Amino acid sequence: ADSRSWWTNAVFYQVYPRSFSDSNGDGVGDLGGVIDRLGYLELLGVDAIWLSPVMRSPMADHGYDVSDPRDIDPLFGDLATMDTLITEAHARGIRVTMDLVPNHTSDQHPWFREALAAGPGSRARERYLFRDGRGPGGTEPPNNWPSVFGGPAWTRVTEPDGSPGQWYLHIFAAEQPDLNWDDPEVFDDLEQTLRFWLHRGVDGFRIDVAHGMAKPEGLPDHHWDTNALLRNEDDDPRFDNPAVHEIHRGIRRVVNEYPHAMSVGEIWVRDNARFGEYIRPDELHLGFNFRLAETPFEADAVRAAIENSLDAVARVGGTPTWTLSNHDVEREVTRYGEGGRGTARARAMALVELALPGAAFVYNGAELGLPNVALPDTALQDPVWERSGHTERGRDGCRVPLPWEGTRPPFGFSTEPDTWLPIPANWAHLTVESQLEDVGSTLSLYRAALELRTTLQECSGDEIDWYGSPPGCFAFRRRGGLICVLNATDGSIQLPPETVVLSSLPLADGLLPADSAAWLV
Ligand code: TEU
Repeated sequence: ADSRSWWTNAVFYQVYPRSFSDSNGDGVGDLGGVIDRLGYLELLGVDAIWLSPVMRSPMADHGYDVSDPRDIDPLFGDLATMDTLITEAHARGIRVTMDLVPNHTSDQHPWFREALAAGPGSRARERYLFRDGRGPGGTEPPNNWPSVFGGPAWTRVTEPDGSPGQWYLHIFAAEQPDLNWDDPEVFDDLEQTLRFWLHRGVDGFRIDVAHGMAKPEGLPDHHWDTNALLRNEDDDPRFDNPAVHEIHRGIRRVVNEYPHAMSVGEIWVRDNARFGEYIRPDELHLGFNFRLAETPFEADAVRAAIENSLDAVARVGGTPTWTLSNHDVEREVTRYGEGGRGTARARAMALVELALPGAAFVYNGAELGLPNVALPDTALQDPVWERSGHTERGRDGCRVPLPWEGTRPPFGFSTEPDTWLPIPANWAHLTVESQLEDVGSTLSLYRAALELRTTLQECSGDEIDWYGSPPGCFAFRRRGGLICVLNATDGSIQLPPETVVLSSLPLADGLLPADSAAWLV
């Protein structure tokens, strides 16, 4: 494929469909809501959207538990709504990518129901990872793997004759049984799904848990570092098994038949050499490198994260792919320190992200500077909360619906005041409406940055050079001209002599204030 295809420097906007905009008044966002707001996305200036899963799902993990990958869940609309979204987005020059969840299905998927009914030793059980338990009576799980969401990664089933039976593997919630990727039918079905959506005009896919799928031979016990249980560390038998690459090559062969289409993988792999393998020319087009999203607001650490990420992709001639947040992590405003300081830093990091070569992903609400929300226990819905025995609060705090207009919840998100997660009453100053009118708002900063990113394309080469800079600061230059300066110190700093075209905070006497960044040409 052409190395300068549309995605190589695109800005993708992640729509978390439940939380973006509600068109039918049930308090949950939907595809009609996305269609209604396409004008906003055009005004914002993004090149593409990535829709978190909208396929049929019992919603045990808000759509990451798919019961029919080739249909739209009625909560979000139907296939006709999806077709309309694709057509209308394309008419505005916005590409549409969808989330695919190949590591597991819902426990309500017909395959899993069939597997339960058919019993041990059946053909239907081979599509998943059923095993007999250990110990007398098979009462112990087949191995010692934990689920990412807490508790064991195994659940015991009751056999059709009513007896306690086999166990099945689920790396995530019990409602998300892992597929057996050694079974060829599993790939055949994914191929059908890829073609189904590509034929409808979808421009690509985000592949969920792209470092999952393949499991090690014999599903062996592991000597767990208990501190790392809930993180996806590199030494973890549940992830990054070598056989996964053949699966990605298979996916790529199909996607390559559609020249406009791309894929981006969720790859929680820290080792650069191993990460790079996923984005070799015959595997994924792009891979999220989460280093930037995990790094504190410190110039040296951010620079190291950038250099590290560039190194990982350079090894294989891949495209850098940046993200500051998504629906699984704390929002950056809160991560960087909350309040005015957190907001200032998130704005600075947005300019850093958008100045870098490669593709950039913006999680819905980041452009509004939304903070994470400390929700009351009674509002929490993430399966992590239940499964962890109420020790982990889960990810709902970054999934609160977007505020669009007006002065009171639900701020135009819905006509229903009782939204699926409550919107804080003090978000009136964060609405799209109020921020569009304010040239100093975070939304205005994002709009200006996205517009400049396009017009400055010719001063934005793929290579970057670092300047010498005082402690707590950095500056890099895209070969071609664009300079980005970050000031992570407590005081103002002098800028290089070039012309400032954008800054995340107003300059004071020509100086760049603390906790801010600037672009110069
Ligand atoms: O996430 C996979 C993953 O490994 C983590 O991001 C995980 O969600 C987090 O550590 C838990 O606290 C993907 C999706 O992005 C996530 O929303 C899904 O829940 C998960 O897969 C299962 O499909």
